[in-house]
Amino acid sequence: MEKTFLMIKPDGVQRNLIGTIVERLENKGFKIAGAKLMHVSEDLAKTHYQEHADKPFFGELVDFITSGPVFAMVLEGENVIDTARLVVGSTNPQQAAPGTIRGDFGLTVGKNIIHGSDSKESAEREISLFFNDSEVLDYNLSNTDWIY
Ligand code: DAT
Ligand code: MG
Repeated sequence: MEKTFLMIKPDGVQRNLIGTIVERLENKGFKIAGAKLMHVSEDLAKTHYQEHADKPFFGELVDFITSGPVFAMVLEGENVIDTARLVVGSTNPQQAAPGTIRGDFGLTVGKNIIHGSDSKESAEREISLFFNDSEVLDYNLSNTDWIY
């Protein structure tokens, strides 16, 4: 089974959306392999978003993601990287489809509620940046046969 990294950003945490968002992800059928509330350090923020280091919004992005606790998750499922991105929705919440997390809860690109890895490489990289091996659990959910 594939794994991906999702992170409810400081705006989602401050707006009390952790429960609502986790409920959507669980309802979809994804398995939570790891989860924690944490502060993102400036170093971690810069490493995580290194692909955007040259963009004009990089400073704002680092300031924003370090501005309060985030809720970091490792999700597991069939094709979960692409499927979770569909549940998350387009980068700009004003263009994200209704029914997606960004489409339903956000209005600006700088405060778009949640992050999701965009490829196998970024998922592996981001999981190992945010989680120790011991924090990513290997266990069976009894409902698996009713989802796949
Ligand atoms: P995504 O988070 O959908 O993978 P991305 O990787 O292109 O999007 O950008 C990372 C984050 O940077 C995004 O979630 C919000 C912020 N961002 C992207 N484009 C932006 C812009 N034009 N202005 C301000 N922030 C932006
Ligand atoms: Mg991205």
